[in-house]
Amino acid sequence: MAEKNIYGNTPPMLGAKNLTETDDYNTDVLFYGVPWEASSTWGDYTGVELGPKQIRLSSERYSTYLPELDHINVEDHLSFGDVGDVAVNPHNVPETVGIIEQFTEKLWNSGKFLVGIGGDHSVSYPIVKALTNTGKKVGIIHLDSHYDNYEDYHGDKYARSTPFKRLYETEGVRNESLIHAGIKGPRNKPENGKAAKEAGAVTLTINDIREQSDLKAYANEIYDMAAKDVDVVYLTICSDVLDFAFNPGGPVDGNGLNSYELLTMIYEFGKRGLCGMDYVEVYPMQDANQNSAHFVSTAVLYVLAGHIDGGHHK
Ligand SMILES: [Mn+2]
Repeated sequence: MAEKNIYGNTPPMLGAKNLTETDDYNTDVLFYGVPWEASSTWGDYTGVELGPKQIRLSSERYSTYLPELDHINVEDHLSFGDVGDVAVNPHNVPETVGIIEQFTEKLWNSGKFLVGIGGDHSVSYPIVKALTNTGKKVGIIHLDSHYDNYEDYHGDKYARSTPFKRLYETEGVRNESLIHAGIKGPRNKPENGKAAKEAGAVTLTINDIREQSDLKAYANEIYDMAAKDVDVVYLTICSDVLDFAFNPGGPVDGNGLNSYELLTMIYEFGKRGLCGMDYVEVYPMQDANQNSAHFVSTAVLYVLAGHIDGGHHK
């Protein structure tokens, strides 16, 4: 059981130890929230900054036991800590990007497995930038319907639709090991596919995934691409890589993965040795039953189960 709440009635993620008032990060896994919504790209689709709070509240429903994965109980192998939320400044976007970078660089320096809870997708840029600041060359598996690689959004270079452009420009990211997977649909524009290609990043569309006969083997191929000539591989999941049928609290995108497909893939990635992950774009106000927030707990546990089964825990 959690020792005390993170704030208000909000418990630490998945019963984690509360590490909000210490710099002694003495658990195997560190959860943190980024309660951030920058520029809105769809006016009435908002509230993603409530994600960390709702995802933690929903996580209270769960143990860490997954009977379908050979009865693994994740917390028998890995200890959990929750360091709380990044203190964002809603009035200053560039300052907040710097705050997220500083906050996560400190966490990366601990060498622990980091799990970031968003927040909109813009947060992945400073998180990965911080990882490169530690001297690591980084490959990225980016699961999403969308490239999120615009140059800017009405002048904002740190909007939710731009983080991968910023990461293309980041020296410590190997663009050829940046895998955009699950890409689909007309919310993308031709300039997005072009920008990915010009940067040297890899695009795997939803059909590339779905036309595979062996999803587990394909997940391992994706990991191989992301791991080539880098030190570490980072996983970032936009909730809308799932079909809207499985993601009522995410952006409205159909023709996506189902829950089983996503979980199967990220378990395989975890097995191969990810250094950390984030899960972003959960909009609690759009989701009457918080299905999308609830699902984050399961997704995180699958990655961690993979981490254990791949022998990556100490
Ligand atoms: Mn998306």
